Amino acid sequence: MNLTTDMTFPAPRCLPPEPWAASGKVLLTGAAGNVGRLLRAELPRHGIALRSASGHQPLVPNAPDEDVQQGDLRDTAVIDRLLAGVHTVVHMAGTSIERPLQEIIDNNLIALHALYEGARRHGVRRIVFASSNHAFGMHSVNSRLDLDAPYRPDTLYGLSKAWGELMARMYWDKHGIEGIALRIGSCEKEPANPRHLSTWLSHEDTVQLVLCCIRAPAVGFMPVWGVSDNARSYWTPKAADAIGYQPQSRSEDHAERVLAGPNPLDGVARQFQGGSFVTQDYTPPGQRPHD
Ligand code: 15L
Repeated sequence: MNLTTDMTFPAPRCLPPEPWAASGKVLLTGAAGNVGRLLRAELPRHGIALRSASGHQPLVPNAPDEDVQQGDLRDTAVIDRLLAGVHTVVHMAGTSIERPLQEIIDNNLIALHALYEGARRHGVRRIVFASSNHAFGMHSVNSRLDLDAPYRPDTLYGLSKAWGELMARMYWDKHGIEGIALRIGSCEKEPANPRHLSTWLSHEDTVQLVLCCIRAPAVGFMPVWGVSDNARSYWTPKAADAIGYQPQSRSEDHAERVLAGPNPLDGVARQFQGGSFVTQDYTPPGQRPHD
């Protein structure tokens, strides 16, 4: 992935950092992943004191004083090391595609639970959770979803993200740890196919959105669609405003090029928002019990 190194966008409208944010760090998990690499490079440029953590792949420090760590989030000792002195977690770690159930359970359920329990022990104030559009992937491409749309996961992966959102909800309700569930669309440098005209989240907007999630005052629990300013978006822009996010990228600016190219999706993958994820382990009409 090419990372833009000179990102500029209007200063997020969210309020200046809270006094408590002046000391302590933001923990970024999944820092070796696609979105994590982008955030690891960009957040410190916007004044965020970052600790970046990876699971399997050790991170080579970009600077002598860069705080980089490694470890399995299911391990309590690792969690305690990662969360020491942290006020906010940006949780990008986990399995990000469809995989066998056990892997999803280990990485997206058990590790997330361990992180939340660690957050309780360490007095972490907020967790920004990388949810996904695939928790809603079985909605029709003709629907425009509000934030309270019912979960309609398209995969076990999407199902695990619905569980993660509800975990964030529960830890706010029961333990007062604030949570933002970022329902990330397609975080790409540029839209590459027709589906991306609806789902694209540009790199610039990703960075701005996460900054807003870190800085916004008093969010309680809140889901937010992680999407750029796309005319063909499947999702309403509501809530983005509440945290001061003002997307700057428009997929429509790329529409001519994208629509002149091939569409990798066909059949059922074109009918549902989740695209190709929908077709994985899919029972077609005619082969279903009630057909
Ligand atoms: C996701 O949740 C995946 O992690 C990413 O690989 C993309 O497939 C993205 O959704 C998408 O829907 O484009």
